[in-house]
Amino acid sequence: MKGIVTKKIADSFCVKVSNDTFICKPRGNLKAKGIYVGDHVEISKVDDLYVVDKVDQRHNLLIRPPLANLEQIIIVISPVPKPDFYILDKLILFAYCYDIEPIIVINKQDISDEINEYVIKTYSTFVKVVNVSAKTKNGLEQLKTVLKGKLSAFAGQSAVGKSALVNALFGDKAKEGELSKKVNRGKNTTRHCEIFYDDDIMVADTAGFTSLDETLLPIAYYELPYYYRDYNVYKDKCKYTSCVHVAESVNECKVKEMVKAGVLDRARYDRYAKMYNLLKDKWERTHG
Ligand SMILES: Nc1nc2c(ncn2[C@@H]2O[C@H](COP(=O)(O)OP(=O)(O)O)[C@@H](O)[C@H]2O)c(=O)[nH]1
Ligand SMILES: [Mg+2]
Ligand SMILES: [Zn+2]
Repeated sequence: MKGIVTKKIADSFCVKVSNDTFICKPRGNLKAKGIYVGDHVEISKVDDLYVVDKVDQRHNLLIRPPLANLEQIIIVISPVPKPDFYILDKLILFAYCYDIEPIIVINKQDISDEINEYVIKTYSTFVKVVNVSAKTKNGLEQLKTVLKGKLSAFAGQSAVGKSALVNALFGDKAKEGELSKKVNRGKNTTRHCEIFYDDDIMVADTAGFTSLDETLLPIAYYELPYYYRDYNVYKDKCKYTSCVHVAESVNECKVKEMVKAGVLDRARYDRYAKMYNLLKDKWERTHG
């Protein structure tokens, strides 16, 4: 049978096969250490036990939190606390670095829709944007449609409503998970990660994405422009093929020209340049 590892307990694994869960041990030649939550595995029954026979090739593997085959990062923002768009940009970049699709969820629509216009104008040409309220449950069905059939994780600043959304999606199941996490924490120092699921929705419960340090980004500074999909549509019109859209002049750089013309958002561009310079400084410190 084929399944997905949803939880690791010591050297045993919970493996979801459709809507059943099997507790499995790795087969003799496999090491428990080499199997991650999110892994797609082949399992079979040996005597009265289930064993993991094989781990499929991974699409990606995150180390902190340890999680395999993440497909979507649901970046939650809200009118309160005020969005830190630098964190949002970093999360989008992080997602693209690992070939994960970022989705922006604007929560707390019951309080205000004041940030919607900016977010839609700046991001919706390349990222899907969903408006919800965890409180009134408005938009929850649309969010469920986005989550269907893919392994997702919630990310974003503290207090934007990530836990409230997970609770709205999973109800008591999520609360049980929170509880087991607290119980485990005392004796187990490795960061816990577990996949909640309900029908076709799978969400990795992880606290790992809240504060993303630039040093965690697995790229060199000169690769940064490649990950800006909104800039890539113009890069063929820059004078130099290696244009990074920072040091070049407005006459040479189509991205800069589009910022000047107001087609591309100035503030996102400034955040881009800040990120570029930070990555460059780091690169020069370690390679210079
Ligand atoms: N008005 C309103 N409050 C919300 C909504 N979602 C979450 N909250 C509140 O925002 C606070 C932070 O929510 P929480 O889920 O703990 O945020 P997290 O830190 O991202 O997990 C709590 O007081 C929630 O009750 C919402 O859609 N509307
Ligand atoms: Mg929370
Ligand atoms: Zn350019």
